[in-house]
Amino acid sequence: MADGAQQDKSVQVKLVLLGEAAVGKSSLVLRFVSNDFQANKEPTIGAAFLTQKCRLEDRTLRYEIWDTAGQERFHSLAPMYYRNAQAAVVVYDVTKAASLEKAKSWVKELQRQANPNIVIALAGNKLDLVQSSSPPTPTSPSFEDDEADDATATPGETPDSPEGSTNETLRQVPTDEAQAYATEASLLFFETSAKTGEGVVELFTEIAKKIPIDHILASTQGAAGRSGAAGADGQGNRQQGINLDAAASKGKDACNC
Ligand SMILES: Nc1nc2c(ncn2[C@@H]2O[C@H](COP(=O)(O)OP(=O)(O)OP(=O)(O)O)[C@@H](O)[C@H]2O)c(=O)[nH]1
Ligand SMILES: [Mg+2]
Repeated sequence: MADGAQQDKSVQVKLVLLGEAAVGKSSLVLRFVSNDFQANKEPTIGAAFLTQKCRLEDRTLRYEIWDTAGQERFHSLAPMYYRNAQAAVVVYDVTKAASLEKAKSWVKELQRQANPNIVIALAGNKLDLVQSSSPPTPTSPSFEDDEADDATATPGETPDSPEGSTNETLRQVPTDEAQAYATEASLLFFETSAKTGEGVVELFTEIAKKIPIDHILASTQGAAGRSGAAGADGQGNRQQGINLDAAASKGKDACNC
């Protein structure tokens, strides 16, 4: 039953991005969804919703991506976005040690309060800033353009990302340190650059491979009308506050809040 469904339609996977302000969450999503980069991307207000398909060998996933705002004033909204998520990308900036500490606190919060089966990846972004040469922007053969609606608004200040600052001395988070933490906390780990595209496709592909697709299909088919794979936690995690799933089901390609 599940096999047939896998061939016929893509599986929807709710993924949330979390992390300190200006670490590059929206830029990673923009790179993943549109293979694009904006040097002066404005801060996210509230959250943005985008979608992207991801083809694996034997199945297609459709990521429903909630890109949250990192500014502290939006912290309390986060549970609405990670509740029922099957995947999370927790982002830090390799040139800011404090952003890894913030990432760790997001991981703790996810491990305490999110779906117990959630796949969590740690992404150390802005890798280009600590490299002496930037690799070329990769294409994304496994991913299709999909409709996306970015709800970011209100231009804000432009965080630093100086051109030409390719200097290893800018690095504040050694790869080994982040990798060790990720291993200990059972997270996927990638260093990425939304600017060059390095590691971005790999990040989302590895997450896709770890998503328990059969489990999601079983829970969605077995509980029609209930939200996504949320049943995986067996605790009936339901939406509170803004009904994101209702909004998404109305127009999944154009949903925003
Ligand atoms: N050099 C470099 N700059 C980056 C990279 N990713 C993002 N930036 C820049 O960093 C700034 C912040 O990026 P955003 O994507 O808006 O960061 P964010 O995490 O979404 O920020 P909030 O929405 O406020 O939480 C922007 O000026 C980006 O252009 C990267 O990989 N390399
Ligand atoms: Mg953002």
